[in-house]
Amino acid sequence: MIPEIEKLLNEQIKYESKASAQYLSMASWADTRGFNGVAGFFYNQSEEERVHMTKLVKFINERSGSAVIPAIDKPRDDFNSLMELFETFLQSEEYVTAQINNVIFQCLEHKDYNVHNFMQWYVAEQLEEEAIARTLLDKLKIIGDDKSGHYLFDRDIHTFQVEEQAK
Ligand code: OFO
Repeated sequence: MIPEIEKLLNEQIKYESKASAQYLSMASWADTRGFNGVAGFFYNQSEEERVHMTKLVKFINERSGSAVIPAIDKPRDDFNSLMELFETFLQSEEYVTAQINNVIFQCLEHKDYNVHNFMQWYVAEQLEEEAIARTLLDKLKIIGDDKSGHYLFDRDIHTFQVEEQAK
């Protein structure tokens, strides 16, 4: 494996791991405030990020590289509102997308078409996750401070989860 690319993929392991920890923290925040639908959504997102991380670990090791499991700082848990929670979600996804784009760019620079191909799966995932984050944030902007709106948002996100899992 090209050392520069291996280094970038190892950094990507860290970003996926950080996202997983951040979403677990957000799930816990929602869980302790009665937003069970939102909690379920972020528990699930956290699991997904863990899968993304593990996929990278296996890919690096299978190609005679060495995956490094990183230390992770304590994730943020001081949210003031559902809006802030989902703003953090979108920012996190945008950040990860930027890092993935950088890996793709470097793959092309180094003519590493194998890793470039592997990373396309991540590009598609990011597109989907960013779209979900934006849609949910838009809904929260419409709702504003309305408490019954928050209740319905939580209920709807639970229904959305159940439908997604049934697919
Ligand atoms: Fe790993 O998919 Fe988003 O961040």
